[in-house]
Amino acid sequence: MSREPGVDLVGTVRPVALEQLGLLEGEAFLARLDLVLPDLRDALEEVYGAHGDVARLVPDLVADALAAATSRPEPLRVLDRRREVDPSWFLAEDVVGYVCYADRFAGDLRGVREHLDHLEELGVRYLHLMPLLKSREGENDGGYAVEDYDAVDPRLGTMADLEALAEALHERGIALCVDLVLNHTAREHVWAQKALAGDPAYRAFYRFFPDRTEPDAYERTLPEVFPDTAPGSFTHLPETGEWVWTTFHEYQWDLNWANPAVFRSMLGVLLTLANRGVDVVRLDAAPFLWKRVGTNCQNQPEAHRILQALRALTRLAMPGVLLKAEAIVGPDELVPYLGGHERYRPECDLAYDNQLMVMGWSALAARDARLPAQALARRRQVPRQSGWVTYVRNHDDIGWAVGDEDAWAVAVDPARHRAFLADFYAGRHPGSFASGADFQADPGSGSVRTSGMTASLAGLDEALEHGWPADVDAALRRVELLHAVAYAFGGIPLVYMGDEIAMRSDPDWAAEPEHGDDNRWLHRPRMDWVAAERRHDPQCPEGRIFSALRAMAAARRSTESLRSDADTWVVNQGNPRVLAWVRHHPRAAPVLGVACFSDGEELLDATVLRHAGITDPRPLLSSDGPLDWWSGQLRLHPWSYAWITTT
Ligand code: OTU
Repeated sequence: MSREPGVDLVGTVRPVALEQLGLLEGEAFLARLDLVLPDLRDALEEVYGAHGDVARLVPDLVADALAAATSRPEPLRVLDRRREVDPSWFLAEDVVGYVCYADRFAGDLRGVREHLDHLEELGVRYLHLMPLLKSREGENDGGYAVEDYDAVDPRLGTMADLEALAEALHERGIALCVDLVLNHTAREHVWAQKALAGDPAYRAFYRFFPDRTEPDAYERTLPEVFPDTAPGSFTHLPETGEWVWTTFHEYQWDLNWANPAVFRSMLGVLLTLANRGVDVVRLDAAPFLWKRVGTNCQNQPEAHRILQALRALTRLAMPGVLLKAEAIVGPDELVPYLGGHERYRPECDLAYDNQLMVMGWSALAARDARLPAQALARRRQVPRQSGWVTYVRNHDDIGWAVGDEDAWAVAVDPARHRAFLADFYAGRHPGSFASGADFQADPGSGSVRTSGMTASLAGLDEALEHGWPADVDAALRRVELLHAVAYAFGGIPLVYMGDEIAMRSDPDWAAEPEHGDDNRWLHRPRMDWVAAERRHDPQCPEGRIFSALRAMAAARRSTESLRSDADTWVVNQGNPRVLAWVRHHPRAAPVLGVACFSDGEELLDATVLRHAGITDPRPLLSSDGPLDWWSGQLRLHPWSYAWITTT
């Protein structure tokens, strides 16, 4: 059955699908094809319609999906079947994530397999390994400059190692997430090399310009990603005298997604990778796929259409595989990556909740939760079948994405607040407890971003330096507090390697030549396994944080109200230093999250509990044991948190 007269694609595919996949799987494939075809056709028509070859492109792509479905290993098909039955499998209350570089965590992929007990202890059900495909020699942006999508980086192992690791993870019920760098390749990639050699088919894979006319026109409205270390978005090629589009570093050449051959090639890369056992594909730099002069060349409608088409084809070939958008953009631009804008055009399944991350640090520095309450309350709900990943920090810098409108709404000057946060976390602000570093100060826009490990930004370096136990305690409480928000606000909480044992920024990050002058390596240390041995000792920072995170995972597991697809709403209450929110699921008692961003004691009016539907309150988890009542109000200790439910 086709919705387009004259083109009975499903009819044409039917005999092939049944022959290759057998009756049951073949029919399931055809049913999915029926379902995704309208989305696929619409999307491709809008993006590639001008080329006039969409009528040929669609059957080719469907054939690629069928080939991938046919060669999909049986254990992965079993996962697909389970996940089709329970499409919200990844939103369950027991899903906690962990993110690391294979080499920095455990040497290589085999090493990772040997450390899975560490992850299981933390309650991890989702492991994101940072870029692991073969990247260029020398500087490679932490693996985000891929030279060969079909090979694992030899420094990390082989494809067979990756498959074995995926299998070992699946045996333990852990899903594997891997990066797909789809906005650009390394200039050493064979496509780029052929383009350089003049092959017209591959020249059309990138964006070359004979002179500065077009680059100048684009740059009038293009923001800088790395203004300090890689200014401009175009790189001059002495070999040909041309300019090539390079949004990030000069060795990362942007692919030309306006070319349908790029779409088809990257689809092939995605499906092949997923057939190795990857469950979640992180789509790097998703907002940048489409360029339009006069814009910032991010979040263009065509970029969304491309993601929708990739999603449709992935779902068709392997329904258990998820797409995660890496879009670190403002909240209004962000929700559409989850398909929130159009009910019938599903997009990615997961996206990074950058807003929650920034708001946590903002509240911590300002000792004020009004801005987070304002910004988070205003945000649209995401579609129920998709979710966030939530986190305290990630492998990149923290960009101080404070919305102007939200800041003014709580009488805060947005530019001054952004500058304050950068100063505060670099330790420049009087009274700051943090010891981070500036990343990519941009004199043009005035923007300054921040690098540093969670514990260092939360004050642990300072505290250990002068050795006052109260300060050490406060720093650790702040680390716990931010995690308590990330674990309970709604989404899959991600722990970034080292944070679970309060590791501090790596003072030797610059010693490795391939780190160049990229200080994001401050917060990409090598795992300190000696320190990790102290993770069960409650007297030391490692043990404090490790046991707190374990308790959070356990508390999450105990209630469906902390599922990623349970509702979240921010609660208005009188105390400006407290962030309060409710989690609600129809099958469980509500949970009230309370986070106290204050270095003194605070009071919370008990009516908040009643409004949240909590009649007989008890802490599901809290930083300070039983609830502490004081004449009808809840007394909150400095930097405390509680997840309160009803008995
Ligand atoms: C991503 O980040 C990666 O996370 C970075 O580690 C890479 O350097 C980069 O891509 C290039 O591959 O601008 O400052 O909206 O924020 O894609 C980091 C998305 C970045 C961008 C994001 C990018």
